[in-house]
Amino acid sequence: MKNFYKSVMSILLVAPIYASAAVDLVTNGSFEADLQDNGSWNLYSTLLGWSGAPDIELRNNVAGSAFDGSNFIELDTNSNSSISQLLIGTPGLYQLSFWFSARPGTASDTNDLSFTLDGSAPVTVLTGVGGGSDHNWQNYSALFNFDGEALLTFSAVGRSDSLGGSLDMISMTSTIPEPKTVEMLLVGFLLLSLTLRRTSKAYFSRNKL
Ligand SMILES: [Ca+2]
Ligand SMILES: [Ca+2]
Ligand SMILES: [Ca+2]
Repeated sequence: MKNFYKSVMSILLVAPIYASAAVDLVTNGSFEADLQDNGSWNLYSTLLGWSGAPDIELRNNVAGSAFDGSNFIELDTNSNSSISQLLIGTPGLYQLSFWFSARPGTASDTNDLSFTLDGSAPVTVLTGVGGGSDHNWQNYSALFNFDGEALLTFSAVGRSDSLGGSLDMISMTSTIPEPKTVEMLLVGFLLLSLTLRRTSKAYFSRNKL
């Protein structure tokens, strides 16, 4: 019976590690919350969680398809514009990640995108990249120390001509345990479950329950 309680206690100690893994601070990071009909696009001043300055071009299967789901955005709407979201959450180390591509069939001076987080120096992606026959989605990711509140802003910074880079699946997630640690935890959990099953079986048969 002592082993039985020992096993239960060990599982309870492991459980909170799983519960606290991977919180995403970004609302509507894949732009799927606002309905956009297949094969259509529109300009919006806001999308769920985001505000445009002045607007955001939401597209569904127009000039390329989404990296994730059906929708993605372009920030050179009629001219270069920006999108922002205020991130609020528990301070800590977070990973910012997003997917971007040059717009298909465009020149190399028109797609540049930049982002800033909490007033950081702007980081530019797609510098001088022209578009191919379809999207060529690439990932950007970096770790940031988050102090509990930060403004995340993306801007079109290439030639302002209504054609610009595509953006999808933006996330800001709390760092999760290393895969090796997860593997070890899973093996530990499995062994504890087996012990628990064996111990409780023995307990029940011993007490004829
Ligand atoms: Ca999407
Ligand atoms: Ca546009
Ligand atoms: Ca442009």
